[in-house]
Amino acid sequence: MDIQAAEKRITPVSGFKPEQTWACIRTGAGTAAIGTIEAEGPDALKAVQRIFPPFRQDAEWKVGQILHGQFLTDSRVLDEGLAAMETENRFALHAHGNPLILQQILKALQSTGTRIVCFEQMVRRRFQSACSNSIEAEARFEMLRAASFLGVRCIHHQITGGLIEVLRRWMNSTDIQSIRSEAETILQHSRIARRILQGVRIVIAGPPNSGKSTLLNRLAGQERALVSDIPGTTRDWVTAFGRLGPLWVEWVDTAGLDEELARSDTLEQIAQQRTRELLNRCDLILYVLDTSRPLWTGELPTAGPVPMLTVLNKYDLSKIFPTNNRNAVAVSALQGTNMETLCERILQILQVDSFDPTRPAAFTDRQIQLLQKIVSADDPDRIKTLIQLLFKAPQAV
Ligand SMILES: Nc1nc2c(ncn2[C@@H]2O[C@H](COP(=O)(O)OP(=O)(O)OP(=O)(O)O)[C@@H](O)[C@H]2O)c(=O)[nH]1
Ligand SMILES: [Mg+2]
Repeated sequence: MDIQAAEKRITPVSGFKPEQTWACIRTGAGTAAIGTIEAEGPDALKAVQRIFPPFRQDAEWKVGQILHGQFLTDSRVLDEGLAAMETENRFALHAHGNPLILQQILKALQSTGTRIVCFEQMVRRRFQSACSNSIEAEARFEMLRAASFLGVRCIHHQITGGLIEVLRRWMNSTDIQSIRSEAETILQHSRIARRILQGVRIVIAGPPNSGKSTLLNRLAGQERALVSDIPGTTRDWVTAFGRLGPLWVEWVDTAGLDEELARSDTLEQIAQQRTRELLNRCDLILYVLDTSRPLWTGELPTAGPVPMLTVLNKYDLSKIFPTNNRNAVAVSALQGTNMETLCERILQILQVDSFDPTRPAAFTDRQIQLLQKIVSADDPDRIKTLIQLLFKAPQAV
């Protein structure tokens, strides 16, 4: 067998029609004890029969039947496993969960003319045919991807009450003014919900040597970034993922900001540029200052469009403690002092500390765009149409 060819991943195609036979990996990526492939369509039985001969000669393919046999690729045995006939034209193929084995089974199915699609397409399609309205179909799909359990609860509430209840009420209302203002409130809440559903990016920035990398390692709970007392240690940014309360966080450590380096014509200039770009592409900036240095004057940087929290680091050396400044927290990243206060402030600034998952929230781009149109629409008929579009029967992808 050509090992390199065997290890090459198959690229799923996008879009498929109901009359086509298709297959996808149903289980999660990565190594597992068992991996499952789903095959569905008018020719699914023929395709499965070609790649999976059951051990028993007299085995019959019947709905509800699970057969024990072997997966073949190029007439060679690849693995032993089970094939379940779930409906007339849908099969679940259970093999050992090495992703390389699953890829080979997909290739074998592809050689029978089966289209290989990605998991998302398959579930989206299934939910669309099982649900009576788009919000429910989107909710069932997004619940699979929510980055936190609070996010799963939030989406679940949108179909048991929340957004669906609001839309039903709107459909029977003629009070356009209150529909628009309620839509505005939902959009505001949705911005916070999005953080809980998708996670946030928090960028750690500040002058060189202020302790940014030490803080990243402390917050992420792992030694991700190199720490040294030489200014300019971090050049390219370093990321680490972790949990903070109900949030999934991407922590990003950056190169120390330095006006002179930014003007220089060196590699450092690129590092400076990258840091500045990142400052606009995040949910929060932690601006880290070294309070033990005489250069630090006690003035905090002014905030831009992205919320910023100043971290007065190396508190163990300076003992400065600004008790009444809500925009600054004194910590010792090295010793781990006052980290709880820092984490609490982060959750407060991102407004997720008191998040109520039962309140109506939009949780897809489609819903958000339609709500924005409702807010800016003047014509009552147009508003009614937009509400109906939000609620409409799901369409196949
Ligand atoms: N005493 C004390 N030292 C600290 C603290 N935080 C960091 N340091 C030290 O400060 C030095 C610089 O720390 P780094 O985390 O590498 O600083 P940085 O901001 O990432 O530096 P650059 O990547 O060069 O911009 C190291 O020697 C750290 O051990 C702190 O809270 N207290
Ligand atoms: Mg660093």
